[in-house]
Amino acid sequence: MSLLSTLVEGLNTGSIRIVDLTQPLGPETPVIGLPPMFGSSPGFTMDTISQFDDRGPAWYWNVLHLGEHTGTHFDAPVHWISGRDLPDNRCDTIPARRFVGPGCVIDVHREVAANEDFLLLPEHVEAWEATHGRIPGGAWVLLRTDWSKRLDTATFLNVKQDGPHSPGFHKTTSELLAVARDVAGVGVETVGTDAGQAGTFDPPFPNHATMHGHGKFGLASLRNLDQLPATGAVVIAAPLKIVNGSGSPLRVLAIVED
Ligand code: 23J
Ligand code: MN
Repeated sequence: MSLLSTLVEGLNTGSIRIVDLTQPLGPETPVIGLPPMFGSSPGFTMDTISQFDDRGPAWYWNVLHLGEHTGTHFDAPVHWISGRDLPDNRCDTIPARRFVGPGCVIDVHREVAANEDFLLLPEHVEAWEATHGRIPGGAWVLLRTDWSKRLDTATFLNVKQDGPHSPGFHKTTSELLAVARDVAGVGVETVGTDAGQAGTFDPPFPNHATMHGHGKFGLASLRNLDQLPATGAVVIAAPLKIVNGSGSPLRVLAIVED
């Protein structure tokens, strides 16, 4: 059998399954808050054009209003100043091949349960590689924190007097993954690919600055990373082909063989 007919056969028999890594996208979807001097992204709203009524007797459809970076979404390199002049840096110009890659799941949910400001360090990546092998080029590195089990917006955004608190990457880890490992990008369960406190880091939002400066991508607000193996999944994360888009909501799927 060809590789693709073997894939279809596995899907039909259940030996291969699709894990949906996506949040529902609706009015309750949490959106990142930035300090008030910066522009803000609106929450998701949807207006009905017609619903089997005078405006359209046999059809139902809606208009969406939302920021590019809403819910489960993709960050393109042009999202950040460090990536603004790179080739193929926006949603409509990235070659589609780059959206598909092996998933490497780094499980730090215990560390995050003890420290909500946990930052992944290079030594954590190296310890993961000692067990699971070297992260291959083009991989999606997915940080399992179990943060997506915080189902209410207040605990998910976790904003305190001094701003949001949530886990992320140390800048040296972003550098290791982007340069030495040449990953496709990183994916996280939190609202953004930087830690909650990363606005106070040097540079601010170091994962965005580093990843996008090297032409790499981000995936935010993922779910169900606890259903993935550490290695072996194939992740498909293809944003909408928005002309000049800096990012896009998307459906992220993982193909897993049991
Ligand atoms: C703009 C500014 C800072 C951040 C973000 C957006 C995101 O997290 C995002 O969705 O890319 S941290
Ligand atoms: Mn984003």
